[in-house]
Amino acid sequence: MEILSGKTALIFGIANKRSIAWGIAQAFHEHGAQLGFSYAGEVMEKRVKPLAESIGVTFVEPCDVSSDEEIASIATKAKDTFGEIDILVHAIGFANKEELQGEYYNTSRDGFHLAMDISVYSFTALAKAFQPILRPGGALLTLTYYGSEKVAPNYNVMGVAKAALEASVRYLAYDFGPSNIRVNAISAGPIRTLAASGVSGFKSMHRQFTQVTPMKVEVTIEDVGNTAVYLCSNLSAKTTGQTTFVDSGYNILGVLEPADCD
Ligand code: NAD
Ligand code: 0WE
Repeated sequence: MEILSGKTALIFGIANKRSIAWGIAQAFHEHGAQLGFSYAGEVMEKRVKPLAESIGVTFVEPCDVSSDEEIASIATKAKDTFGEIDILVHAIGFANKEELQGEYYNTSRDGFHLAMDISVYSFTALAKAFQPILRPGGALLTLTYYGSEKVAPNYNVMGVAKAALEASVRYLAYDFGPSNIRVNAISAGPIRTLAASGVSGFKSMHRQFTQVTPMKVEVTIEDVGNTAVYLCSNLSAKTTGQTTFVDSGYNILGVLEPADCD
């Protein structure tokens, strides 16, 4: 069933075919949504354009979310192209690599600001920029990680940023509630994307996750895409301000099985 037919969605954060944003784009496409993509910089343009073409998406525009001008510009282009939109997906996060290792207390002031600007403020800035063209019944969605709630070694400033992002989801849900626009987050388990491959020790973390998680299976971008369809469709009409876990149940664990128990 095409549960997103008649809806227009803008997706921010596709880097390549492994991106969570691409899993969401494919699921939205399968469910009948009309789509538009943004990309950050010329390197990404070369990767995003062919992916867009493969599913017939023609709205592909630049947007580095650290720039107020680029955010304003893509909002204007979206208005000119679509008039109004129903869905905005934010699948963007960034911190300097050196902040994602060692002690959290070594986070620099500039590194803290950068992570908060790109990973947190950008969602609020996009919500403000698109507010005039968001149709009632619509939805905003962002991506988070369990390192916001509990310590994930080396996630560091990104964990602090994700905590702030999840709080932003609640405040935005409150602001947009009267307009019948919902705001939610998906907390995904570890997935081998471009952002994750830049992290030392990610591979063994990913392996350990699959071994201990209740379902004993890894999380895919298709899994996240399907939950995104639900959270952005009328099926979740009264759900807002929430963080939904797509993590094979990892977050319910209090004590992990000993490593040698199998
Ligand atoms: P990815 O590298 O495919 O996507 C990250 C995206 O952020 C890229 O498209 C990149 O271009 C974009 N980006 C970075 N700086 C930007 C800027 N200044 N302006 C605009 N775009 C910018 O990796 P991903 O894992 O798909 O990440 C998507 C989201 O999912 C992130 O918020 C990430 O924190 C979150 N997440 C990832 C995992 C995981 O294990 N991969 C788990 C939970 C949550
Ligand atoms: O949110 C993320 C990715 C965050 C991320 C990753 C990078 C790597 C390359 C943000 N910025 C950068 N900057 C770079 O230069 N995840 C949930 C995936 C992830 O990242 C980790 C993880 C997990 C899981 C970092 C440390 C520990 C665990």
